Order: sequence, then C-alpha cells, then structure tokens
Amino acid sequence: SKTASASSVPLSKADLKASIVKHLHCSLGTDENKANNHAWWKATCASVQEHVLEGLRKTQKSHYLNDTRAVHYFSAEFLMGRLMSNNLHNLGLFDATEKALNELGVNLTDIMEEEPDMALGNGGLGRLAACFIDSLATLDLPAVGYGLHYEHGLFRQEIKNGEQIERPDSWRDYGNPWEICRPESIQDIPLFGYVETKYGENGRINKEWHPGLIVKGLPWDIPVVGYGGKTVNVLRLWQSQASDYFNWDVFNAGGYVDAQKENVQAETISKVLYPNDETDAGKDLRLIQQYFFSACSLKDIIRRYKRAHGDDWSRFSDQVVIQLNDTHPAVAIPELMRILIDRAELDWDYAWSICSKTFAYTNHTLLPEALEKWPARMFERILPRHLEIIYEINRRFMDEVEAVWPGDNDIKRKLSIIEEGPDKMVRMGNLSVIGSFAVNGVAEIHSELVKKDLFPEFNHMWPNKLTNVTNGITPRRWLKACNPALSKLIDSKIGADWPLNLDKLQGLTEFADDAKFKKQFMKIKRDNKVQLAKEVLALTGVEIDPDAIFDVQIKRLHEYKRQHLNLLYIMALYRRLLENPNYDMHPRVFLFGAKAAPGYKLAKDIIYAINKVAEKINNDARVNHKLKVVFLPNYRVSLAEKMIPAADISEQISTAGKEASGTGNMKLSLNGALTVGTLDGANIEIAEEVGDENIFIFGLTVDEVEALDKKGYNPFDYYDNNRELKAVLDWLDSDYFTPGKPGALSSLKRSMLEGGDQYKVLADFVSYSEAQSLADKAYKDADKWARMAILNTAQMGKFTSDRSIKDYVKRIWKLDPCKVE
Ligand code: 26V
Repeated sequence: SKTASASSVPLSKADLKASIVKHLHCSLGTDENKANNHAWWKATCASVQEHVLEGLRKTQKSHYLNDTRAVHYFSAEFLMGRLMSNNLHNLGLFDATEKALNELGVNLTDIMEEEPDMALGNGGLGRLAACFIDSLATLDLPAVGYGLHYEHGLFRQEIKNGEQIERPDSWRDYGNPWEICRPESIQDIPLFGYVETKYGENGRINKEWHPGLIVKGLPWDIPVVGYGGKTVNVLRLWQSQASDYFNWDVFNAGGYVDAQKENVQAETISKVLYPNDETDAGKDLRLIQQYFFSACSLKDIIRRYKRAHGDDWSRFSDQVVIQLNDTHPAVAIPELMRILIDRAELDWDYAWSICSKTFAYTNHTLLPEALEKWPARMFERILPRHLEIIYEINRRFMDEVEAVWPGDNDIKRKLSIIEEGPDKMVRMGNLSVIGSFAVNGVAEIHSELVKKDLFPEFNHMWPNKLTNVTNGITPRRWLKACNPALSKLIDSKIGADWPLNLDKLQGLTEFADDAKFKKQFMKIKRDNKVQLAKEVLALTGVEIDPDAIFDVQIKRLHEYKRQHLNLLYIMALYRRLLENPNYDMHPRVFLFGAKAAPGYKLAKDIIYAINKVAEKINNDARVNHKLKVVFLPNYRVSLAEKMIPAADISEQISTAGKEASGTGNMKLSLNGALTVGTLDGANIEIAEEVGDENIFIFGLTVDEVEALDKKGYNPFDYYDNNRELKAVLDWLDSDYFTPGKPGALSSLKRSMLEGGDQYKVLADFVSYSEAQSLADKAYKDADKWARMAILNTAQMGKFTSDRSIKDYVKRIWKLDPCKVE
C-alpha cells in the first residue's frame, strides 16, 4: 500500500494479523477463542493506533522543526462519529485489515459496529468541524482542533409510544482507544472572584484578577489522520477537574462555602454537551464551558509559541491564527487581551493590534434566538476582568463609530457590544466581528444575508472583513467509506484519486447515458436500499420495499427545517390513496431521522406526530403497499452513513433564508440522491452545479418571503382556499392518528394557523406538492432517473471540504502546507 514506506511499522497482511493478535493477548488479556466482537474491535484499534501514532510523532516533529504558522480551530463541538473505518481508509489499510481479520475468522464490518459514536456535537456546526479537520490533515496543513472533552455527548434518543425520550450518552464507558491523555499539559483556569486596581510607579494602572476558583484543564488528544496517512494532526479536547488548591483570599472574604460549591462545579464543566441547537440556553455553565476551553486552548498555544519565540510577541499573529466556530469561543478575544495586558504588560494598542490580527469568526446562523447574549451581571460574576476589558474594547469602538456616523446614537446602540436595557447584555456576535480580522458566512446566500441583514453597518465600516466560504464535506467519510460499492465502481471508471480531487467526478458525466453504467449505478443503489431495509426492520420492526422510492429527511428537528411540511404532504398522499385506491404514484417510503432539543415542545410534538401518522399508515392495508413512513430513532453520524447511500430523494425544504448552508444536502447528492429543495443555503449552489433539470426546486425565494412578510402573511388565506390542505390540517385535530386522544396533534395545526406560521409552511405547500409529483414522475422513468442520479454524483466536486479549506487558507488563514518527510 502507498503508506507502507512512510511507516517503519510493517504493514503486510500477515503483520497486521500478528499485531491484532498481539494486542488481543497483551492489551486485552484475552485470546482468539474467547474474544468477542468488542475485544476484536479494541485489539484492531490498538493495532491501527500504532501506525497513527507514528504519523503523529513525525508530523509534530516536522511542524516543530519548520516553526510553521498554524490554524487553531476553536469549536465547542466536534461531531466525529466513529473513527475506525475513517482511519483505516486514510491510512490505506482498510482492505488489508479486512483480509487479515477474515483469516482470523472475524468480520470487519461487524466489529466496526462495536465502536460508539463520538457524538460531541449537535448537528451541522459540529460535523462541519469534524470534516474540516479531516481536510486540514489531508492537505498537510498545520492545524489543531480545540474543544471540550464532554463526558456525555449528545443524548441518545429512544422513542416510546411515539415520543422522544432522552437517555445519557456514554461514549467512553469501556474506554476510548483513540484518545491519549496528556497530564503533562494540564492548565489552570481561573473563574469568579474580583478585580483589584493597583497603581504602578510609572503611572500605569494595573489590574489584578483574584479568582474565586481555579479549575484544572486536562487535555485528551485524538489523532486526526489525513488521507494518504502522512499528516496526522491533533484534536485536543479539554476535561475539567477540581484543582487541589483554592485561592485563600476568597475564604478571607467569607466565601468558603461558596468556593466549595464552585469546586463541585469544576468537575461539572465538561460533564455534558448542551443539546440546544439554534436556541441560546443562556446558562452560567454554558458560559463557563466556553471560557474554560477557550482559556485552556489559548494557554496551550501561548506555551508553544513561547517555546520558540520567548517573550517576543511581535510574531504571534504571524504564527497563530484562531478560527472561532460561531461565537461559542468568542470569549477568547478578551482572554487574549487580558493575557497581553495584565500578564505580558503590553500597552492596549499593541495588544489590540495583535489580537485583531489573530482571530477570524464564522457565523452559522441568522436566527435571532441563536445569537448568543450573556447578561452583563452574570458575565461579571464569572469573568469580572473580562467584562472590564469588553467595556474598554467597546468604548474605543464607539469612538470609531462616532467618527463614521457623528452623533448617530441609534447606530451606536445597534453596534454596541453591550445591549442596553433593564438587564444589560453582552452581544457575542458584535464582539466577534469587532475582534476579528475576517468574518465569514457558510454559503453564498447566507453570507450575502450576513452582510445585508445581520451586520450591514459593520460591512460599511470594514468592507473587506465580511466574506463567504461555502461549506463542504469530506468525501473520504461521505462516499469512499460509507458507500464502498459505489466508490469501487467510480474507481473503475475514472481512477482512484477522486477522494483527493473531487472535481474528477465530472468524468462520470460521459457515462450518464451509458446503459451498462446506469445499470451498475442503480444496482448499487438498490443493494444499499436492501441493506438499509434490513436495518430498518431490525430497528423498528417495519418492513419496507427496496423497490419503493426512499425519500429521506435527516437533520435536527426544527420548525425552520419544516419536517412538518413533509408530514403534511405524506398525509395528503394518504388521503389521495384513500379517496382513490388507484391513485397513480410510485410506492414511496418516507424516512426520517431527527433529534429535538429536550426543551423544544413543538419539535417534540412534530416527532410524535410523525410517529403516530407512521403507525397508522404502516398498518393500513389499503395503502401500505404504496406508502410507508419510518422514523429511525437516535439519528447520529453512524446512522447517517447507512441512510445516505440508500437515499433516492433528499429533502432540503427549509424556509428560504433560514438554513445557513446545510451539509446533509451535499452528502445525499454526492451519493446519487436527487434533491427536493428550496432556494436556500447551499441548495442554491447545488442547483447551479447539477443544473435545474437535475433537481426539484420549489417554494418561495428569500425575496418572496420578505415581500410576503411586508405585505402581511396570513396562513388562513391558504387554509381557506385549498380543500386538501384544509382537510389535512383538520385531520390533525381529530383522533384518527391518536385513537382516544383527540387533540393530541393539534399543536402542530395551531402553530401553522393561529400561531402565524412563522416558517410559511402553508404558503409553500402547493409548490412542494407539485415538486414531489414531478419527482414521482421522474422516478417512473428509470432510465431518466439513473441519468439524473449519476449527474448529481458527478457534479458534487465543489462541495468537498478540501475546497472549503483551500478557500479559508487563501482568503483568511494564509497558511502553507508542511509535508511530513
Ligand atoms: C447554537 C447554540 C446556541 C447556544 C446553545 C448551544 C448551541 C449549540 C449550537 C448552536 C449552533 C447552531 C448553529 C448551527 O449548527 N448552524 C448550522 O451550521 C451548519 C454548518 O455551517 C450549516 O450547514 C447549517 O445550515 C446551520 O444551521
């Protein structure tokens, strides 16, 4: 294999066998006869990890010797999923390991099922971070991912009587074979307390923060293997621990009991991932988490910088760029200022010039409820010195605003980091824009809306600061590893280097009219559907037909993503079939996967409604040969890897202007699913790539949504004037789907009528239904469908996360690759 020469550890099949058996004996303390799948999985991991660690050592040495500029990706979430398959593919060891295990009587696919997902993220933003670090390593770029070592990742979802139940996730119960504990790099992190002002001899006012609590940050390193196996970067995740000592000043001030309470809190900091997606929880612990990992990471970076450059700060921003994944780590900005001013004793202007050349910020959402704000009083209690620094950043910034718009207090009020009111709030978005040298949105339309609607005045002040970097996905995980049959077919047609150069997929275009290729392509899709059907049966007991259309909507449950628009359409189809048993449609299975934030009532109601409608339809012999509905519990990365290769239709149906980018849309299209979608987020760019004839676009545009709001949107206009829509909505009020419980689904109807239908579900219903009919018609022409599916795969080159990373490097990070060896 191509990585064999890179490693001094031997890599033949026989050696792999020997190594796995050695680990079974020496690391696991078992043997070939006794070992179960879990033991085989662990032994195989240990064996793979040998190669990974060799690459890690070489990479770190090479980065150190070359004193490279590096990007530091700060993210509260990294949704890594499983690592075994990915690491094997990236090391080029997959096939050899599969064969080695085979000869030991072990099935690689089976033992990979033993690995728990690393679900250290909620959804899009966390998975994007995971794809990005894969691409950074693949492109030989010096990079470190920094985040939190949550003891419990995103909750495990169970469905009981149709309802979501949250259960704790425990991904490390039996130890995680990939992570390395680094006690030698522990950091002390101060919290709470008060600030003392001291007057120095030279007239300088010095501030001293007397923290009320010090917590320890213990780093765990997860190696990140680039494709080709050469560069192995690190994802460093911080775990909180209580520190052995307190600051006695607090006790003298009478805070003993409080400090004890806070000490318990120390261990709590990294306990659990907040499951909110797109709503700000506003909790103390969340701010503490954010500061904890940002401060640990900054100290880690500064320690490394000082080793090479001592106290000379002049080169800091040449060596270090920090990317803030949303505002979650934005408190790193005042933290760096604090270190430079209070610790390094630089003057403000010099400190600020360093700081504002170091940070860049990515915005991932425009939804107002997701924009982070912290009560100033809470901020002051937890981080008193940082609040002072923020006020000073703001004071100076207000002078700049005054220079641009003299006397305009409205603009000052709007741009201020501090929102005035009965409770002053710290706006983390404003802080991030002011403290960063670059700000980006995640798809063309989203970035335009960031400039036009979210931060127009900032864009006026700094016309080059706001920019776009369209998201991407790693084709290693999202095609090569998850869809091996299709990958091999592609290899045979265009060569095997497409995972590194996804534009090569365009080479498939010439086979879009090749009858044999179409047959092979669709045979693989069908095999994947058979495979998924087995999984569905095992997980839910529902039998589905691989010859039906598999229509897939997988993403977090949120009103703006409009799973309930999909549901209304399903109910309409059900009605049509009941009214006319000969209603002409190709059999279709609607598959859902979605977690709702535990406190998000309507989202949970939608999950319940989907399950109840599914139950009814699946057991209705009048229709269930044509229509089935499946809600797969506990949607996560590893389940996505099974659903995506089997999808025919990809549902991307958010209200225009609300989905920043989407990345599931890219994964599904890459695997030959056709999109039914709105002109929102990256759907627009997907349509540009595949062409309007290979996608089903429907619904209001951003401009039309805006115009409708201006004119005054009234959902009753649609309800009163569309018989089918009215009947379907009224159905929700009956007890048809919830026998004996009338009204159990009424909250959905209410949200779309009396509630005002904020997300324009009713306005888009007819257009959606028409797009779905076109999809149905297209599918009936198998030849045409095959062509469209192939062209989707062929045109996804743009959406590799390698391209996203190259855009970041060119527009923002200005990094050079550093080849290892
Ligand atoms: C927000 C919050 C608010 C505070 C509590 C915890 C928490 C956790 C996550 C978030 C972020 C939600 C933003 C997000 O995930 N946006 C998604 O980002 C994807 C990657 O850029 C993008 O494709 C999706 O369209 C966008 O919704």
